[in-house]
Amino acid sequence: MDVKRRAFLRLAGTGICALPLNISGLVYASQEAAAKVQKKLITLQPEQAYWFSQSPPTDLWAMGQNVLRLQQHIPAEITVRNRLPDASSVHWHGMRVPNDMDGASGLTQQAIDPGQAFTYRFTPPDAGTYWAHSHHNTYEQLARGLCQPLVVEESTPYPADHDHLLVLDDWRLNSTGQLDLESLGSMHEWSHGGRMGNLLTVNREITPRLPVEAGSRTRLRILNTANSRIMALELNGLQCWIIAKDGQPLTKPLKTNESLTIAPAERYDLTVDIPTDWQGEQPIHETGSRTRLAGAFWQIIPGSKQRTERQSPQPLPANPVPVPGEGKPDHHAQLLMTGGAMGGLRSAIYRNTPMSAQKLSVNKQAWAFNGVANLPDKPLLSARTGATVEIEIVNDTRWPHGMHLHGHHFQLRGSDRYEPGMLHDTALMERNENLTIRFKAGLPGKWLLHCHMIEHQAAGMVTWIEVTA
Ligand SMILES: [Cu+2]
Repeated sequence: MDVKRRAFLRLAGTGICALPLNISGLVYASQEAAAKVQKKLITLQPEQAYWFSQSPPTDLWAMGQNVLRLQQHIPAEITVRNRLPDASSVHWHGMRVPNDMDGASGLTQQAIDPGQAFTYRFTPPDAGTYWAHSHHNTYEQLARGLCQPLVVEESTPYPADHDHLLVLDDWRLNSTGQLDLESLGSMHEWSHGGRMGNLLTVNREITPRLPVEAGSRTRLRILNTANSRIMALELNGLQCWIIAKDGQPLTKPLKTNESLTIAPAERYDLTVDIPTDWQGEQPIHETGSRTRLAGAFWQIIPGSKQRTERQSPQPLPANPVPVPGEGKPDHHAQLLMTGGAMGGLRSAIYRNTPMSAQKLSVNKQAWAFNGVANLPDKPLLSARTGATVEIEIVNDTRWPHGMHLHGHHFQLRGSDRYEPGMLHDTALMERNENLTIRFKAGLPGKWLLHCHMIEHQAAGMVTWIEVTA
């Protein structure tokens, strides 16, 4: 039997698809380009993945290309055509875009109907690693594959020999190798850890190879696009520095040689130095669950050898993200998370109606923020652009959550997991952990704050803040 087939039947599939890029091949913004508009076309459409040589291809939904590349500070017009049977919308995760371009269907725009198109217009203010994904029936559309990495290129090339993407995803397949669509919407999963797949891919491939020279330095952009699985990568034997989190550069690269935990929707940019004595193929292991899987392989280019002595990498150029200072915030709110399995949620308000846990379950709700399941009519808080906001998030549940704030980057207080001063658009909190996010209110509009274990969002873990001019 084909090796890949066997791996799948063990339900321990692993794959990584890599999008190798030589840095010299990148195109950077020029003076002439500054006056131009970067026009892109994204087609939401069915796609097939050829993962198993002895099975028919797997039917997915896709956004028509492997990676979307934009240039910082240059206006973009991205037309999204919907050639799917269902309505959809596109959210530019981590990008500071005007509110009506944020893609949150039902809050900032109407979903794009089948056969229709919508043009998103914004100028990327920040370089870095982001992603675009459906924000309509997200639990289903993300499980079907409706997302893609988004790279906003710095106007000055970052010095590295290679620039590789590692887009981690897991897929729930049935015994015929097709997406297991019957299990979508399982309340058991929605009230526990969310939907977990049984096949790991990287860049939508199974164990891809990342070509590098021995002794070379690679910029590695890591994204977790899974619905709910917390991933972890082993970086043993490598000299690594974190140079950006969620697209935002660290002021000083942070050396790390431990396993890197990446919650759904989080991103890390690393520089990785390949040892000079490596040859052949070296695995990159994913260790987020009980199984240790080789997700991808470094493929050492035969006979190659680059520099042997490496300095610490230089930081990426800073983005113009407003950073909250110290001192008393202009606004403070508390967000109490309750519910989920073993959480003892007895009642909550859903669509302005108090409901028992049983009635909530009938409405596919299992979690609450401040006693309200799903999107409330009123915002958690209202702040003027430029005001400093603090939200204290109290995780009174038995489950980890990955909290995402649209349109902003925040700093964290009270978390041992992250380096102080890092900026995030998504942050992981463990069970019974509290943390405080702190940020400057950005562009006017309605900005979602939700759990990015996307089944948790669907089952209640979502609210919003209002920013006024
Ligand atoms: Cu959650």
